[in-house]
Amino acid sequence: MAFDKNMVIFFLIFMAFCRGVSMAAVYQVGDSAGWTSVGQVDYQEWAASKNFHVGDTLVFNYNSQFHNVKQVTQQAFEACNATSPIATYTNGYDTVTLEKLGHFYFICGYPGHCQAGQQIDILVSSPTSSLSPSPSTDQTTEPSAASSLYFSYNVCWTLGVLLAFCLSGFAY
Ligand SMILES: *[C@@H]1O[C@H](CO)[C@@H](O)[C@H](O)[C@H]1NC(C)=O
Ligand SMILES: [Cu+2]
Repeated sequence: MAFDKNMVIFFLIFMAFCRGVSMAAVYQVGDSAGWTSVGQVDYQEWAASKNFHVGDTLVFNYNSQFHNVKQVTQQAFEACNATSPIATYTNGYDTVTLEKLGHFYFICGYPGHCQAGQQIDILVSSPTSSLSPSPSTDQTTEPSAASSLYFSYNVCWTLGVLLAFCLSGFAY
């Protein structure tokens, strides 16, 4: 098939569109359990089951009498040291937008909570890398914001490819 200029333009527009669709993800940390030190939530496991991208939002839902959220450096994260955080959130329903690639470290600043497991390492990766892991690993998780967005991203692309082939069919 000849390389059609219109098709290239079409794909670029669709790429931007699909990217926009995939960027709206909002994740409540710990899902229904929220941000807690007593619910036996494995936050590393929770984080590992998601694909975080730039523009996604985290929601920390917790009782502000007993918990808070401190964004910290990697060193402070590993030491559970909340004395000089990058940012502090105390509302009980805090939204944090992941504005760049890389790690975001959060711990609870209340004594003993981080040590008890109330800590999370969020790795924000680039959108293209989300397409490389096999879909089967994603679909083993319960339907959540992550898998539904992954789904819509794929549907978006499938539609784009189908439309492109239809259009090229008309052109020749
Ligand atoms: C925690 O971090 C602060 C500032 O980075 C440092 O001064 C302090 O010694 C640390 N505390 C512990 C227990 O490591
Ligand atoms: Cu806490």
